[in-house]
Amino acid sequence: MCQNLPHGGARVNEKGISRRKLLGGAAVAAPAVVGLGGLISSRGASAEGGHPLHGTGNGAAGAHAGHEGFTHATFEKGREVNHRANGFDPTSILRDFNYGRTRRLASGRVLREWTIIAEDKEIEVAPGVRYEAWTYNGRVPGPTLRAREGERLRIHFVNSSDHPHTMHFHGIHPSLMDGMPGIGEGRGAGEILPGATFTYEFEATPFGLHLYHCHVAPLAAHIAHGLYGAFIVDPKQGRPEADEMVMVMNGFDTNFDLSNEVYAVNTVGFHYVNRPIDVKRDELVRIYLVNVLEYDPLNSFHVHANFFQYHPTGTSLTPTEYTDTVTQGQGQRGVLEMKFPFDGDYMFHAHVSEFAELGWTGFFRVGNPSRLSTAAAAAAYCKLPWGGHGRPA
Ligand SMILES: [Cu+2]
Repeated sequence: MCQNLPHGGARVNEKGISRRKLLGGAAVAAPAVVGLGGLISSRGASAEGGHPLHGTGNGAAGAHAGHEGFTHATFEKGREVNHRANGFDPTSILRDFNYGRTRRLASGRVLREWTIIAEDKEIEVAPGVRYEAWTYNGRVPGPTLRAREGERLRIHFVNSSDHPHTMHFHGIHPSLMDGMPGIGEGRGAGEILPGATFTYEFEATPFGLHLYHCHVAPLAAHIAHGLYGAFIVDPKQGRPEADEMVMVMNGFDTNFDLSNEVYAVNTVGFHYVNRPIDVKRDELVRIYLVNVLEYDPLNSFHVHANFFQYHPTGTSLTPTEYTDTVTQGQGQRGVLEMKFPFDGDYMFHAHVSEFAELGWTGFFRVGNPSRLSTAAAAAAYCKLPWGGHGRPA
C-alpha cells in the first residue's frame, strides 16, 4: 500500500498551521507532491516538499507551544507505526472484548468486575507522529468493556496519571456513579485526583452500545487525549452469531490548535489500509461503531459496494435503516450488520472526505482476493489526488 498523508506544496510555518489551512493551502499551491519514503525531521525542508503532517516530533501534551521540529508522516511502502511500542494494535483491538472477572452473588446475580488504570503514555498515531496520550489501561481507545443486561458491574478505577480524571459511563445509574466532577467528592466520588481510586458500581442497563470517557474539564481536551472506550451491554437473549468487531472513530490534535491532524478508527490512521480487515464471504459481520471525535461536530462511516442494517445505539434488535452510510455526532454510536457476497477488497471510510484523506480509511478483505485484485485496490487507492500522484488542476 502506498499512500502519503495529504499534502501539496503547502508551506508550513515554524509554529505549525491548522489542518484546514494545510489542506486549503495545498489546494492552491503548485502540485509539488513529494513522495516521502520515510520520515524527514526538519524545519528547513518544510518549504520544499510540503507537509502531510506537522505532527509532534516532541509531541508533549503539556507543550502546547513551541513545536519547532516538524515530523513528516508517510505510509508509503507499507510503513507502519510501532505497535509493540504502543502496546496495542488496532487489528487486535478490533475483536478484543474485555469481559472482566465474574462471580455469582448470593442473590444469584452475576457480578462483573474490571480494574481500569488511567496513565499518561506516548503513542504513535501515524508513522513518526507521536502523541502524549492519556490512556485507560495503556491503550487508546481503552478496553472494550462488555457485559450482559441485568448484571451488577463494578469498575475499580485507579488514577495513575498526573491529572485528575474520572470514568463517566453512558447508561442508567445513580448520580454518585456518574463520574462527574462536583458530585460526590465527600464520598470519594466526583473528580478522582492523581494517586486516588474509586469504585464505580451500577447495573448493566439498558442493553446496547454505549461508551465511557473521562468527564473532567476541559472536557474536550480530556477526551481528545484518549480517555474513552466502548461499553457493550448485550441483550439477555443475545444477538445472532456473527463476526463482531468494535470501531471507535477518533482523531488527534497533534499541534494543539483545536482541530485534528489525524483521523482514524481505533487510533492509527490508515491502519486498515495497510492491514485490511479479514472477513468471510456470506458471514454476518457486526460492527459496534462509536464516535468519540472531538473538535468536529460530525463523523460518518461509509462502506463500498455493500449495504448494512443499522441499529442506533444498539438498543433495539430491529434495525431502523438499510443503508451504506451513517452519520454520528459526538458520543453517538450504533450497531451495523452486513454480509459480503463477493470476494475482494472493499473500502470503508468517513464520508467526510477530509477525514478520509487524513487517515480515516480502511479496507475489508473478503475471502482470498487474488494478487491482481489486491494490487489493483492498492493502486487505485494511490491514485487519489493526494496520494502522491499529483493533484488535479
Ligand atoms: Cu480526564
